[in-house]
Amino acid sequence: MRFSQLGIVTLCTIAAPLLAEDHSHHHHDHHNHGISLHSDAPIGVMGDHVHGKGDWMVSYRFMRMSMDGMLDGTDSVSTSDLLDMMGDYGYMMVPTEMTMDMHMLGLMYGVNDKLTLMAMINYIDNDMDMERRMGVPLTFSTESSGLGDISVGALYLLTADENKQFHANLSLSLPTGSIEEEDDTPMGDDMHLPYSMQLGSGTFDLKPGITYLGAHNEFSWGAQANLVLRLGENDQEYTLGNRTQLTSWIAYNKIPEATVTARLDYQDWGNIDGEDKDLTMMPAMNPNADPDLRGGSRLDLGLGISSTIEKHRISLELLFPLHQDLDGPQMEVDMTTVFGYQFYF
Ligand SMILES: [Cu+2]
Repeated sequence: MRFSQLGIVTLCTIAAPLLAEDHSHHHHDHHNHGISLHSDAPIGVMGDHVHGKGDWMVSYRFMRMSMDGMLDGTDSVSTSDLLDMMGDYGYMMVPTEMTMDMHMLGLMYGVNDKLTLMAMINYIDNDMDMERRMGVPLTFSTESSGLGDISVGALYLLTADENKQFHANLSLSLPTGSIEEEDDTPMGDDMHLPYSMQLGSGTFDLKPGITYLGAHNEFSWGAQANLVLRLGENDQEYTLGNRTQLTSWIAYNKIPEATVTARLDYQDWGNIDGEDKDLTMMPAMNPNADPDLRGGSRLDLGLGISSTIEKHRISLELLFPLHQDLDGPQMEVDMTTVFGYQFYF
């Protein structure tokens, strides 16, 4: 795992609210159960709150990640430079744009005031535009869609009082998403698609984490650290890189019927170990099929708004990259949009 300076900056951002003294009493919200603290976390944060005994929640999230162009390290590289036979890269084909849509259906249940169980099922829809050095047509697109990796897990409340709370997160991701997606391309029909177009990791993944929540008058805040640890090798003979996520946010809830949030999100992910057995001829031609050009890190600024009416919460969060450093050439993220609906019963 790599820890760049960005990671340290984000760690400090997370540590600052932990060190802040807080003597005020947080107003209790209508869906605050038991002794746990109400959370106003942005919708892009998963597992931000525990539930009281016997309480259920259903959630639907839609996430769109838009990628445009390629980065090598922190530098943009143009399509023509990547395809230039006399240049530094000399690829035959490169991705130009990609859209990843994810529909996530989640269920949470409070077994007691300490233990909350949760499950999440995803449907993924990927679209990638490619450009070739030569041939007719020069540009083409590939598509993949279907069930992603199902995750099941639990949250456990460690400590809580009226203005701060810690809980542990632990999920297991099951390899239900396909890693054998194919599509027709100008090179042939039913071609095996590169890593980022596959729908799952192909491995069981362990996802431990820890969440802190704090509150003071009309402000609340939180921080979460998450890991994704890949267990073993998948049937295509590779293992996706492990992932570290550090995120921290602040929420302001004095506006009638709405809460606004700001968040910093740092993610760092490794390269692929091994190589997809159906892509071994591809890395010299297409950077997107190279297992050594998959790692990187990104710091995002997230701006969100949510509104809670009785037992319904509707939220939107937009995330904009402040910094990206990719083992590239690799696709650059332009923006991430998360919309969510949560229903408590
Ligand atoms: Cu919930």
